[in-house]
Amino acid sequence: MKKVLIANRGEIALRIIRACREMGLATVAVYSDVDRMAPHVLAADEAVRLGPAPAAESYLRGDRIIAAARILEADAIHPGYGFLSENAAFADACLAAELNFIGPPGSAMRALGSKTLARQAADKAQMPRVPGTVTGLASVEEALHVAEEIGYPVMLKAAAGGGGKGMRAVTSATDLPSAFAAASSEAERSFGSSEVYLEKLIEQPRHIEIQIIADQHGNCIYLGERECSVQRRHQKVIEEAPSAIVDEDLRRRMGEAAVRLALSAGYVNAGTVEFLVDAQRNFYFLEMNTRLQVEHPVTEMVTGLDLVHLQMSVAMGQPLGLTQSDVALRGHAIECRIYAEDPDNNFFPSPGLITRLLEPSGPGIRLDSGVYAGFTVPLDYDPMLAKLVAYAPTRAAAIDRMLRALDEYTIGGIRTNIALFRRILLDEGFRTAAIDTGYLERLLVQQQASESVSPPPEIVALAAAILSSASVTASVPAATPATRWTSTARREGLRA
Ligand code: MV4
Repeated sequence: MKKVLIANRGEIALRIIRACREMGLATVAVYSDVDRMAPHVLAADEAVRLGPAPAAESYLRGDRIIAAARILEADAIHPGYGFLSENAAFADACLAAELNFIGPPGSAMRALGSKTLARQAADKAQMPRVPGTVTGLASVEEALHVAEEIGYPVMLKAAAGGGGKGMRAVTSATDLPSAFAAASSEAERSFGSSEVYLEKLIEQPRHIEIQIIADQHGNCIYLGERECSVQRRHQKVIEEAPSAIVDEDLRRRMGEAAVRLALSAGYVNAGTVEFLVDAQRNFYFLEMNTRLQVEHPVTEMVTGLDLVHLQMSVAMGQPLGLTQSDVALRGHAIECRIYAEDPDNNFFPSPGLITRLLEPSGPGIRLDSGVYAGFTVPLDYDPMLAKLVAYAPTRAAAIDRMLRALDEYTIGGIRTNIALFRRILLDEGFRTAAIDTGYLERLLVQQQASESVSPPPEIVALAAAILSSASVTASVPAATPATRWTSTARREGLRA
């Protein structure tokens, strides 16, 4: 392998280009019309235009991407996440074009891509899964029968689904027929398959996932877990490693189960096995993600490994060169996903021109960013701008470090969710790790309610300063900002 085409954009394309540089591999970027000046295009050795802005005419055009790889004589394709990363037909097409697809074989993607097939694979691997069916439901009558057996509440899910689409919680037999019809038709509309199956509903679960990596020689190891419970509308907001509720024994049991599943499905390359974990710390297989994930950096921080290096070396046919006992977890890492969206306006996307950019750095901070000052964030793709990662010896120190880094971060010209993270990281529930998949929604409702009663603390401080002296600036020596709102106010001046 000498030259890698990166079939993606934004921060993940840059992340992969960096790994290629470190490994002495040449890089080819691909781009759509609105990404002609995007950072990944500027960073790569060569770049090829795919087409107009819509993903269906650019980053999803597997035929054009393979043609570009041929013309520029790339010998491998890294798909990143999203776009074509979990498309089995694309993985097969790469192979047919004698291009090394840096990811799992199409066959493993198919075996794990369907939720019902994945549940059958979990059974074969003797992995605990949520009780329910392992095949699609043939009729409402069958659904009623199974639901009676496993007991309400239950959940209807689309076999081809993911991300919460085609999913319905059902609390009683009365509600099942209409929920079945709704889930089936939503599944048909969203995924082109109406196949729906049934699971027992796990209440207030945590979402915890295990990172695995497998080589072509039958070696597979797990690289610990990531706690991903802080989500909003099935969109992860904060991830961390390790999880505060996972001890060595639970980690070993979840990790060994994940490795069994990967090996039994003929999996190669990096993958993630998702689990729901209930209040009694029972874990249940949920699904497998057959790609490098957005949140992979927190695993890299606590293991000291480079997942993209490992992906490329196993894709080249190298043995892993690591055994399970070589993997040690050290310290704590937290990731905040920085989005171009407005938390004060129902998280409405806020793309546009970035006029000013001050980026955090310093001890224990990693910023995987896909933007620069002067870049226009297109409205055509996911509005994630960057991932801010804080690493420290303990969870408490990582939270403090993240708060410090967020204070250093200024993005001007567009709205971002940066301020939301301060609210989460200062919340007692988050600080004591009392989180589940409903945590963030509850916090937002609760903070919205208290907002209308009392003003935010910086306004209280400002009011106090004004009341206690004739001049606000006179009460605070300029050289030593005594309160956070003075330094914040100065940076706010840069936003325009
Ligand atoms: C569940 C569940 C409770 N019980 N399945 C949501 C997305 C999809 N990938 C699986 N999801 C869930 N499946 C059973 N049997 C709760 C969720 C769920 C969830 C899961 C992970 C992360 C965030 C979530 C938010 C709401 C619901």
